[in-house]
Amino acid sequence: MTTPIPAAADLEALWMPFTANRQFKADPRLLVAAEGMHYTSHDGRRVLDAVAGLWCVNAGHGRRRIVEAVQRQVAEMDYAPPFQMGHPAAFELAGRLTALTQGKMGQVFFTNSGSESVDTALKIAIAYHRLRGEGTRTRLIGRERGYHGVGFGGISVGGIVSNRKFFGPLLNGVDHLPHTHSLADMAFSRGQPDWGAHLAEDLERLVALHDASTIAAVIVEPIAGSTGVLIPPKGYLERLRAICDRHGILLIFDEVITGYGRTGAPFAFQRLGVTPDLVTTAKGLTNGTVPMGAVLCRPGIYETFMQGPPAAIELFHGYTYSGHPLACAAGLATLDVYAEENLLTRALELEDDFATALHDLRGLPNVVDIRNLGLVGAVELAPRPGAPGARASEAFLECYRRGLLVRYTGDTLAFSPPLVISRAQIGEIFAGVRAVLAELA
Ligand code: PXG
Repeated sequence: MTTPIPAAADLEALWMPFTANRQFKADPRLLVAAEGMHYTSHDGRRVLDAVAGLWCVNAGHGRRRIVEAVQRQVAEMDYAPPFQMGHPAAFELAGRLTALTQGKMGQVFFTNSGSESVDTALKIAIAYHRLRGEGTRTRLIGRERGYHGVGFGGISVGGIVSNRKFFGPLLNGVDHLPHTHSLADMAFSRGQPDWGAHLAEDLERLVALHDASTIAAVIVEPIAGSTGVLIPPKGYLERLRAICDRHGILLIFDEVITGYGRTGAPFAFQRLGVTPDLVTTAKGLTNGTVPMGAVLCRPGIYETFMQGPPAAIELFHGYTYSGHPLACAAGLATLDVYAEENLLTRALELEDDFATALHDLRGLPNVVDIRNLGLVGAVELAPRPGAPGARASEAFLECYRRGLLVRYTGDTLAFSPPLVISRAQIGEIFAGVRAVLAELA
């Protein structure tokens, strides 16, 4: 069955996010239904979802349990104010999330997106130091090629030039670590690259330059997703952690993509064995069903705020929709599905087969690197001379034409399928990509 596309004029009213609007509207790709591992396109085709929507639908699409939980909640109580009031599901979900960390995280602050989680974590970090009598610690350290959403905080600590250059001076008092990617030193590494741990030492250089007494926090993605799936070199995150400890700097892991089972543990910090002070999450928290984000805080951070008169607000921050009842219902049902189907560790079981199928693409024309960890992977293509991004963009369109939804950024194709994927479907994804790359000029 096909669903009609709105007439061309009707496409004009929507300003699409992070989209080539004119190209899209000239040849629209609309999705009209989703079930399990597949979307249905407006022209009635089944499309295999190799990116979990946009790195978020970790349990697959249309999960009845989640859908029904949201339906029940909206009928029972549509909304409850989160300031000076509460509702039971928000407390329950916070407790379920800290339990997933086995006590490594003590409290949860709810937001509505990854961008808001990042802003929240940065603000908590700065306020935390102030409350401890170290109010000069306001500087934030991000990383080149980092993606932390699109708020002014997130683009300031982020390191993707197109996301920054249009928007003025951004936050001041920000500096950046070098990114960890080097084709010459780590191309085709399976899992964590052996090269690159020394790049963490650049944080010592920034401490020497600015002085630790001015630095509040360092924020990095354990795996940089949006910028093309950059896997942390062995030992790199450990060194960042040690340098932060040495200088009293908070370490924030942005796990908006890596959270909720993507790497074979509830959070990547558990898989990688390095515990940050704050963890920003979103996406897989509700299986993408209802917008929601969450910031997880290590024990001691919340306690630092619990001073002053008991009737005084301790943190002047929050959102109208923090802990929205529908989002909490979706989150609780999502965690139930993850637990019942062991999805938060399933990426570990599939990682080897996924990596083998992915790395089998080595040798195809223009493939200059392949990277993977857990159920996330990427194929980097050589850019066409004078037309960076064009090759991956064409590959994306051709994959979609053949019934496969992938993601591209720059000249890198990224894969992060729902964790419910079968081994046969892993084969299907990479057979499709192989066919496309084999023919791509
Ligand atoms: N941090 C990280 C690490 C992310 O990956 C955000 C923050 C922002 O989340 P929100 O919910 O505000 O979008 C993200 C989002 C891509 C892509 O193509 C990635 C994201 C969003 C859209 C596209 O790689 N990640």
